Amino acid sequence: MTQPVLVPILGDQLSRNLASLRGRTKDDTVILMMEVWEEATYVRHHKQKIALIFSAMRHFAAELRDAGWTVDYTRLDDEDNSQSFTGEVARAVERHDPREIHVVEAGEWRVQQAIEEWADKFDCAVTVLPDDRYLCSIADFREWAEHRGSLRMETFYREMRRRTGLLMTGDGKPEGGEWNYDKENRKPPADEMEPPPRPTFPPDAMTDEVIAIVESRFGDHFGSLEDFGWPVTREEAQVAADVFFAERIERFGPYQDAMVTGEDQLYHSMLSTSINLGLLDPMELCRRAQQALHDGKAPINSVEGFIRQIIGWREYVRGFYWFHMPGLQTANALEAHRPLPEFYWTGETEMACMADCVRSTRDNAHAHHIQRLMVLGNFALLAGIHPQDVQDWYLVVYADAYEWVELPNVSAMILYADGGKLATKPYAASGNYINKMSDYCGSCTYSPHKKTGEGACPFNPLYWHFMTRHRDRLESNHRVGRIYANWDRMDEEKQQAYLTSAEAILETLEPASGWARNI
Ligand code: FAD
Ligand code: DLZ
Ligand code: SF4
Repeated sequence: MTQPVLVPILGDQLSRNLASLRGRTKDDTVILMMEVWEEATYVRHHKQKIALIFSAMRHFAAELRDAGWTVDYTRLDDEDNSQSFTGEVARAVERHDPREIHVVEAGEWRVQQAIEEWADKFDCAVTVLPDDRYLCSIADFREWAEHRGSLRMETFYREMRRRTGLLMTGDGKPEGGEWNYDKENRKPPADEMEPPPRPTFPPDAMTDEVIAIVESRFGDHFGSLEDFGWPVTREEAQVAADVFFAERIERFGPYQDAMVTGEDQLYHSMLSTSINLGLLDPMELCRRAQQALHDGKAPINSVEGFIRQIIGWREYVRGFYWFHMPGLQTANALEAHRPLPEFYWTGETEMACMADCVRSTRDNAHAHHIQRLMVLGNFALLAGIHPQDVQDWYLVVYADAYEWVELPNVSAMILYADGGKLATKPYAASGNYINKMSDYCGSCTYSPHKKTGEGACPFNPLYWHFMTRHRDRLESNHRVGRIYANWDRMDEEKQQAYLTSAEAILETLEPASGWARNI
């Protein structure tokens, strides 16, 4: 091939309709895929996350080759691997002497910075294409956001409903009469719940090979590879989606916020890894959800809830990320400085809720939304853990974690580190909330009903410690302010008991050492 177009495809761009592939001809294109140490270790990712990405990349490369494309693939252990994206593109430029490079913009700011230097570094034209697998472009979000005082997901979401036509009647009204059925997404766990098992996909020879590499090269990273069962191809991801639409979507809505010990998926879709890798198309999934409503197979609160997560939250956090980067990475509005406690890695804590969420995270590289938000995230918020430590943890431990989606959820949603640009108030909650929405407290050493002193649920005193610590900032917030009237009604002794209990808990927190980044 003389002077082809070089098309680098990154690990989360595994879509056949990728903008850089559309319209290209096979005899004029060299696709470049790169397993590189720099990506695999910029944080010490969960072992399942690395295995998933490498396996999905290798399967995707094989599929492309079968379809007649030329794929130049660098494996991690290749002798001359320079171990960085830019280094590998440089070597590919030498090998293929391309007339142009066509690349889709990166998901992460860090990688995009590197891509933007390619035009100066290489002796050929570099075209960076927008990633149109998202439904709202970075430019469109910016335009929407720039003209607003406050950015609210709900406003953005309604705009996206109108724009996509999902769940809209012919005369521009929301189907069912309401835009948002969030209030019907909050059923506590019920005795008769019997969630079907999650479909898993046993590793084939290609995945086994990758698992062996991960065990030997990243053996000391967090997490277990024992139960690896993620879909690694589009075909498998489609099966996972079929099972969700056949078996779980009906109850997805009502039990979206429920938590049950040992039940790691409940009625959640478990599709985030496949969507984020590019194996599944978000709009296609939303259309299927809409069809389930129209076929009478799922109620509106389930279907609207699912569609809201995808065209609402998912698109919103992505736009929010690019709008606020790079500042979002270092934001720390609540001036939280405590190091992450060791039990986020070991799961060794008497708090039954935290232990179960860390266990699921370690075993599955997954925890569902409310576990990430109201247990793991809530504790980090109340205890005042440094945002950088919390960001690193979330980026490491989840198989679906990429900075564009992890960072807004962590920094802005759970930690309020952005000072309220994303959330109207901090998602702070006492043990009461966890007790209501889960069965955790029944098997816990602590009691959610005990407020202070020995045996009290740590979330109770920590809640008031947090609220009083940030009174100056939060009291004027109309969604939080009235809570201070409850505090002011308590006698001084009770107030002191809360604060002393909280201080005692904070003092026992053992700081984690060196799990997230190579030092
Ligand atoms: P479901 O509950 O079935 O939801 C359907 C889909 O909606 C998900 O697959 C996902 O694509 C999307 N979605 C739902 N909530 C969100 C959200 N808040 N932001 C973006 N997309 C959403 N999701 C990630 O994909 N990667 C992350 O790194 C990530 N980090 C998170 C960190 C915190 C602190 C919190 C609170 C949430 C985070 N989420 C993240 C969002 C959410 O928890 C996961 O998408 C979800 O748990 C994945 O499981 P599921 O596919 O079964 O989701
Ligand atoms: C997460 C990840 C890892 C662990 N390794 C690679 C890799 O070796 N090669 C690759 O192309 N992508 C990898 N990724 C995913 C990238 O970090 C992801 O594509 C970024 O979001 C790019 O912005
Ligand atoms: Fe968690 Fe408190 Fe309930 Fe224990 S009592 S499970 S720490 S909320």
